[in-house]
Amino acid sequence: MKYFFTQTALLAVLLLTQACSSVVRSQQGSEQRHSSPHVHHSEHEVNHDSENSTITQAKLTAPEKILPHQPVALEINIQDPQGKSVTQFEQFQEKLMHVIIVSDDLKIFNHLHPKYKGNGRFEVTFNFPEPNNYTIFSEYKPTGAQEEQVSVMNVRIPGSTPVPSELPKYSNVKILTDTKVNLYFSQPTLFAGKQVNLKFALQDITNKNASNQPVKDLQLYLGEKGHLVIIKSSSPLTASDYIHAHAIQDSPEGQVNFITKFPQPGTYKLWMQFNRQGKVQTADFWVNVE
Ligand SMILES: [Cu+2]
Repeated sequence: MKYFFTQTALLAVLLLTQACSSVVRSQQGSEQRHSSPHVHHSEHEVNHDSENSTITQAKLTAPEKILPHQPVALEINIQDPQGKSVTQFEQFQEKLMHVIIVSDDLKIFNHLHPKYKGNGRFEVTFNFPEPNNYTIFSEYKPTGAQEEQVSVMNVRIPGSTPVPSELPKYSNVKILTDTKVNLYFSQPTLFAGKQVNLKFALQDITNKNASNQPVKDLQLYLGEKGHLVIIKSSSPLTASDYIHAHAIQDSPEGQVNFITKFPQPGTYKLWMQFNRQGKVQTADFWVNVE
């Protein structure tokens, strides 16, 4: 029995070593492989930020072959247009960088906070759950920049497993384990370019005696009552498809309210994250914008 454990431990160490070496290998070769999408992206940023003096790009270093269901180290390097690392960042919403990883059909959503390693390099570990095409949105604020920057990176997890794309299912109610989340809009139809209030009313469904009462144990998540990411369904996904809405400070108990604007007509997916007793939960909704 003791022998078995020693073997297992040794195997684990070997696997770890292999994983590390494959990351290092791909770092050397990554420059070229990822150069074309990033050149494209920086052109996009030039147009987008013409009034803003800060133009940055994100370069992704990832293992050449990524398998689903395995933790993989991703490195995001923030650079200026000349390829020089941007090294100073300001926190916003309590972090130096917020990363949103979605599958391109918007079925899979993750919100992560990479560790800053210095010299423009951020690191995060992620477990891609299935073969699919993924888009990584990284949001960060270089010191001195007027606003947060959004950079887009792509990762493809090859695999033959047929993965049905998610089709929009429109519903204003989401039932989670202990919370029912109801979404209300300030107007019956959403129009592109028009400011809208989004109200998420959270009801407690754990307590059978006081069922559907407003949730009273909301805690702050990233310094706010809730966090909302909105992405427009597009192919390919670009930085302009990503909307980070801002929570309204004084909303009634059990409610998380946001004010935002949908830039274009289309189909959008919303992920509202909130914190109940230290457990972050995500309620997702599809909405249609005229
Ligand atoms: Cu974040």
